[in-house]
Amino acid sequence: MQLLVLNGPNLNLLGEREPTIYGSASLADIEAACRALADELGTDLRFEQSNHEGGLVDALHAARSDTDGVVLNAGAYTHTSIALRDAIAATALPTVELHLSNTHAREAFRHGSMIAAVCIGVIQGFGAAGYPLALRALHTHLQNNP
Ligand code: CA2
Repeated sequence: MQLLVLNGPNLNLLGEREPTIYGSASLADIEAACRALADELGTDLRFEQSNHEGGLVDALHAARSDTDGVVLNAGAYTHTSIALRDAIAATALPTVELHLSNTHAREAFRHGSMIAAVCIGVIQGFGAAGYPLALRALHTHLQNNP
């Protein structure tokens, strides 16, 4: 099984600023935790990040040929990007929407998600621990829906 964890804009800065909202783990720390879980589950994992909307769309298109499912923290594009929603729908890859923070407990402009309706589920509010939770949920979903 090949899984993709895809991260959107500014998430490369994790651990450097705003630790009260996003925690102190860096994206490299999160990648290490995801890789440890992927080893435990016996799955292959790609871990990617782009600050560009088109880069995220391209990553989803590229995943079509060789990837079974996606964990996506689309960052701020979650709340704005019809292009990302269309890409998830077009690839038809099972995708888990993920956020470090509980976006519903934050500013009103973060309450909506353009992508939630085309994802299989949403995990948010658990900080860096949400990534392994989302990977496990995706893995279980793929096992139950071969
Ligand atoms: O909670 C999340 O995971 C978010 O996707 C993070 C996005 C935000 O726009 C979404 O509403 C919720 C922002 C990521 C910004 O990451 C930073 C990391 C370090 C310092 C500043 C920002």
